[in-house]
Formats: sequence, C-alpha cells, structure tokens
Amino acid sequence: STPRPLVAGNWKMHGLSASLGEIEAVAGGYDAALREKVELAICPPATLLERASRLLAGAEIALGGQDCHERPSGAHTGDISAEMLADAGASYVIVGHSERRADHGESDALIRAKALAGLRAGLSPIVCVGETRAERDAGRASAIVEAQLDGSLPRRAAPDKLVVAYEPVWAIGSGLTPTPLDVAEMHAAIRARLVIHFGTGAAATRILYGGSVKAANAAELLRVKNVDGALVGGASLTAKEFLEIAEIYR
Ligand code: G2H
Repeated sequence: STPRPLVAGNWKMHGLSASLGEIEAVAGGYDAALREKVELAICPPATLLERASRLLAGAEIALGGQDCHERPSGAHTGDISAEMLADAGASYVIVGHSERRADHGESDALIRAKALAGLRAGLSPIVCVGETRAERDAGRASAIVEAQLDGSLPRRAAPDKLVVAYEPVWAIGSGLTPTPLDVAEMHAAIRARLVIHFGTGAAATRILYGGSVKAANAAELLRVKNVDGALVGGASLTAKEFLEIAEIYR
C-alpha cells in the first residue's frame, strides 16, 4: 500500500517561542478529512521541539529535527543526536540538506551515517539530494543526484521508513522552480535508483520535491508522478500558507 503523501515544513534557523502559535494554527486547520489524505510534519529549530511536541499532543502532526550527529552521545560540543531529537518528540530528521552540505562541508558518507543514526533512534530520515545550476546546465543533473543517492542512502533500511527529498540547489529560496517535466524526469530517476537499492519495496519510499514550493505552485509541482509530497522552507513559516499547500491533497 502506498503511504500518504508527506508535506514537511523546514523552518531552518527561523522561529522563537512566539512561532509556536503557527504550529497550533496548523493543528487547528488539520481536520480528520485532511489527515486521511496527507501527513504533515514540521521541523522547527531544535530549541522548540519539546514545547511543540507538548502543544501538539493528540494533533497527529509529526515533528522533525533539521540535522543530527551520527553518534548517539559523546564529547561533541554543540551537536544534537538523533536519540535526543526522538526524546524531544521528533519522528523525522532531515539529513544532508544542501545548506548543511555547503555550510558545514557534509559529505555523502557523513550523511549516510546520519541517516543510519536517525533509523537507529527510530526516526525516519529525510535524505536531501539535488544538483546545482551549473551541474544542470552541463546536463549532469541526474548523474549528480544518482551519485548522491548511492553515497548517502543507508544500505539496509526499511524503504517505508526512508524519505528522499529532491531539492535542486538553484531552486532553494530563489523563487525559481524546475518545470513539472523536469521534476517528473528526476523523480522517475530517483525511484529507479531506489528500486536498485531496495527492490520493489522502494514504492513505499516517499520522494518529496523541495525548492521554492508555495501555495501558488504547489498543485502543479506536487501532482507530478512519483512526487509524494513536499519539503517546504519559506512557505512553511506561516500556518496559512503551509495549510494551503497541504490542501491540494484534499
Ligand atoms: C528548500 C526548501 C526547504 P524553500 O531548502 O528545504 O526551502 O522552500 O524556502 O526554497
């Protein structure tokens, strides 16, 4: 059985305690009919996870971290483990976001270790991949994404516990998006790669599209074949627009 699509909000380094009101407002608009059609997750800064999870008790909105360390605990000042995210109420963790690949020099091998750490802690890792503008212009987009998948996917995983997010780097926060045809081609290539890794069970892995998703373009980007939801940055910061994106599934 194919899982519900997932719309996940990635708040990045935005949000103070006042932003918890947006999480409550999302819960308020997420009625039973919508819950049947689409799963919602919010990945706020780690500082808000615990309070968000108390606020959401019973609301069936999942929470996620935006990164984790690959080890369960230890002398790693400033880092947060997957176990800690789970303890604070998370059920997802984003790993390998292009901002972490760029700002923190994260390699595919490290991202694989972080994805495994998420699974070890009982979290579903959202493994991010995506090509740069120069790589797309050079005709290398799918080769780059396939190499990222080969390098960063855990080798053994229950495919339904794993989420992949395709985020073309040039579409992130830029207002630019690929065409639905480009999205269809890339998501088909990702599905094929997942089948190579995990066999036919790979139909259960959700492949999200991310990069400048907003209410105005959600329907055309998310109704594409093999697109099983979205990873939403800027447009997830207000409950109103985040819910409008989810509403396309109603
Ligand atoms: C891509 C996305 C969320 P935005 O990074 O991960 O952000 O929707 O702001 O482009």
